Amino acid sequence: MSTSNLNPHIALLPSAGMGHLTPFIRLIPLLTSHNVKITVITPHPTLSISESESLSELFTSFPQVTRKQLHLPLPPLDDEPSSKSQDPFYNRFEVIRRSSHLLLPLLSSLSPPLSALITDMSLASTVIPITNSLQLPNYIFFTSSAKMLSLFLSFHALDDPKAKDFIEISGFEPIPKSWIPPPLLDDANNAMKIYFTECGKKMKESSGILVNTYESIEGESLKAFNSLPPVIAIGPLPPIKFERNQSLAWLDDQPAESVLYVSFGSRTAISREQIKALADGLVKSGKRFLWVVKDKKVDRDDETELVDLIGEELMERVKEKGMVVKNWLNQEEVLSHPAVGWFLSHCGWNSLTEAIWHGVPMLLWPQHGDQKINADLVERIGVGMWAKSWGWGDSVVVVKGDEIADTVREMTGNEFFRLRAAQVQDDARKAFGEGGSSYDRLNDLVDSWKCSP
Ligand code: UPG
Repeated sequence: MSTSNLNPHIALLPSAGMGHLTPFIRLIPLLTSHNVKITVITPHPTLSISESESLSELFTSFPQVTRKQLHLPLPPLDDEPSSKSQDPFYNRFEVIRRSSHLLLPLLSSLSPPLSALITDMSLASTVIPITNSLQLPNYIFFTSSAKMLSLFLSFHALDDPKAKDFIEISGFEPIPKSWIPPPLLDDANNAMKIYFTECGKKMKESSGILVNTYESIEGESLKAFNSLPPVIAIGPLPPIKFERNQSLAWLDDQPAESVLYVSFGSRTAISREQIKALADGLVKSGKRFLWVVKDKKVDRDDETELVDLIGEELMERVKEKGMVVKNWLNQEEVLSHPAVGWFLSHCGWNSLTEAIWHGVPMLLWPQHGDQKINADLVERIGVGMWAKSWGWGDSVVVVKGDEIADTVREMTGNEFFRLRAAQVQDDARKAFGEGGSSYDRLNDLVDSWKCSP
């Protein structure tokens, strides 16, 4: 006799940084609308202020969602240098991983008993053994593109001595080595590479891998995953509108589709020389712009005044046509504003899918990690132009203002990108709308939980 569970209980375990937290948050209303009971396990304390504020908004807006904290040890990392990365967010992944033993009692104490756990990709290697011991299905949420997932599952291919210019991954188009951040290629002991390789291997034991993507932009990659576990495309996850007192008064005064929005996501700081050159380039482009400046990776450390970063004289020129801020702006609201016409982006996967969702064409300037792989994908679908000669964000070469100005003018003057962005927006919304591919995949997933005992 078959049994059913009409109100499955699912726990979500995000890791560190807004790029990883945001897609988990977006999943919540979709699951609660299917009568799924949700518990969110939040590593505590969070590294950034934006994570802690987003979580407060989440639990205020969804009082039916249960919060459990995973208390992290402080001070965070104490030992072998090999475990430390230069990036505070990767170090935080490691701290959460080392606290995973706390999950066993936490998961077994939840009531009603869990139907499944959904775990961030960066925690797969330590959490899957725990859920295996509890015989609890564990789905991995991969927060980047399906193309990036193909590399993540084959990270060991980076060490293949036969690979000259390309990384070969069976079934997928080869990935140029120049798209891989140099530390991952050059340093066999790179901490991030070691644990991403472990996570990629372990993910194969999960019950399924959820990806915030959809068939019409990544159909080929999605088809190429033909072995277990299933790869389930559930995106692009629509943004959630929280109540905020965000003032976009400056944008409200600008003509329709006249503003270039410039942002490098939640955790990418560019060098001070590059900040000045970017300011110069934006001014020289003659375009209106709204620019969110980040001087430090972690928002709590970002204390320098804007004028000290940009300089008084340049700041005066910037104000003629632009608005520059250092505080967090709700990007989703910015991208949906009628005055925003283009987006200069670092190519974080959430930013790209948000721009697609709102039909905003992009100038692509990948800075690190998965971002060149993402930039290629967006360029191929015709929604953006990748400034390839600008290189990685941490390169010592500063891209000059004049070059930035020329490229901004070239991209914003090309109407093709805007037309194409409108078509791709339409496809994205269809994928997520009733009867769309991602809509169906999510329904099937929830149904499978409801049908299990
Ligand atoms: N955001 C805001 N306001 C800001 C800055 C960011 O709302 O002022 C939001 C933005 O809308 C997005 C998120 O923060 O939802 C940022 O995510 P993303 O665009 O993916 O960039 P990162 O924060 O850099 O994300 C990390 C990696 C990126 C990767 C992503 C998902 O840097 O390369 O694709 O995680 O794995």
